[in-house]
Parts: sequence; structure tokens; C-alpha cells
Amino acid sequence: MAILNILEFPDPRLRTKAKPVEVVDDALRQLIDDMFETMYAAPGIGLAASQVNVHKRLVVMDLSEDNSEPLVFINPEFTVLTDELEQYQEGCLSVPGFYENVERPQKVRINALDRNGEAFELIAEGLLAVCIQHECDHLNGKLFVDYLSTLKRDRIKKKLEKQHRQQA
Ligand code: QAP
Ligand code: CO
Repeated sequence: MAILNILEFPDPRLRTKAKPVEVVDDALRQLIDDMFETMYAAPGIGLAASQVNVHKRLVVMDLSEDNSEPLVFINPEFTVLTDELEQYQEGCLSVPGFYENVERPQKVRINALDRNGEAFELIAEGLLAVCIQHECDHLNGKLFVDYLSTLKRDRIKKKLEKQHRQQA
């Protein structure tokens, strides 16, 4: 197992569109395990492969309090099931320290493969619906800050760039 480096906004590599996973093999399962270790260590509730600079369509998530409900989504797709939107204060491991309200469809159907390459489907509302949409955005090179005003996004960008300079 290994803790992977998480890319931070405004790193241009976060804008890469991820490619579909072709085979679910032991190498992919190793990456999945490393992504869980990285997410739990952060700690976070969701992580897309894009965030660790692996541009494959893969997401890990655990919405439980005690890291007891690991969820794996390979080649995830979602379909919006309602016109209703819900606002949620989102954060992101790639935008550390910033939380802002984002509006998204309240109910979605998710289709994906599990860690054995088996197809599954689930209906998501609440935090699961928010999280899968947030993570699917990552696979398409999109970040939650893209939903904010230019002013808010630029402020966040400047603060993170300053932090990155001070770390260097
Ligand atoms: C995405 O985000 C998400 O700023 C997952 O300093 C978040 O795990 C979906 C984190 C909210 C829906 C709602 C963020 C950790 C973790 C930070 C995360 C931070 C440390 C974010
Ligand atoms: Co994120």
C-alpha cells in the first residue's frame, strides 16, 4: 500500500479527461487500494484517480463515519432522475481548506463496474448523489470551483498558489 500525491488546484493536470478502464486486473486493484489509503489518510470521503494524476475513469468513496463502507466505481456513468436541484457545501482534497455551496441534481442513477469488473447500478440521493457527481466531474477535468463566480474562484486560486510557493 502507498499514500499517493494529490494534485491541487490550479494544477493543469487536473483538467485532463480520463480514459475508460479496459481491464479490471490486479494492477488496477492495487491502485484502488492505494487510493483508499490516500483518501482515508487525508481524511476524505471521495477521491477520483485524476486527483492522483492517473487519468483512468476510477473513483473511490466512503461516506461512513468509521471507514467501513468502501465504494469503488469503475467507468461510472450517471443519469439525472429529477429536475430538483439541491445545494450542498462541497469541499475537495484538491482544493484544501475551501468549502462552497454548489447546486446539483438531487437524484441520480449510477452505473459502474465494481472491483471485480462486475456491472452494478444504484439510485443515489443526498450525499452519495452529490459525491458521485463531484467525482465524475473530476474524470472530465472539472472541479467544484468551476461552478463558483470568477471572483471566488480567482481568490481561491491566488491563495492556493501562494501556499504552493511557500511550500516550495
Ligand atoms: C468530495 O471531498 C465531496 O478542504 C470529496 O482541507 C465533498 O473528501 C463531495 C477534504 C463534499 C461532496 C461533498 C477537504 C479534506 C476532503 C479539505 C473530500 C481538506 C481536507 C474532501
Ligand atoms: Co474533489
